[in-house]
Amino acid sequence: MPDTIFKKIINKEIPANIAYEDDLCIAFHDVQPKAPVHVLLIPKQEIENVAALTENDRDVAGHLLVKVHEVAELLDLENGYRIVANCGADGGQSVDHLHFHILGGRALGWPPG
Ligand code: IU
Repeated sequence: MPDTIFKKIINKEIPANIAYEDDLCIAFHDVQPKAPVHVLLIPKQEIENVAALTENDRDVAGHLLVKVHEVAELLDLENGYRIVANCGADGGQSVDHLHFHILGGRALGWPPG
């Protein structure tokens, strides 16, 4: 299977505006932002989406959730933010590599479309 675009970002084969990176994850600004601040937080491990997570992924899944608010703090989202994980076709997932959208910088509407 060919690498996803996110795998290429992890491997630094294509550029991205990186907001945070450590051994397990990387956060970069979305190329088509849906809010004034829109960052994608992804594991470096190839996991398709939330539905593909298994017990073996506990550490990386926990790490990602803990990093959400650290990345939000780096991005000065002190008024709040939203995290979104689109999963599968009906969820609107377009890249098959687990990612949390971190959206903020304005009051966000609810419910989503
Ligand atoms: P989705 O939940 O799978 O739809 O989110 C994928 C996101 O990846 C979407 O917001 C795109 O704008 C974003 N993106 C990106 O930041 N850089 C890219 O090269 C590509 C998609 I392709």
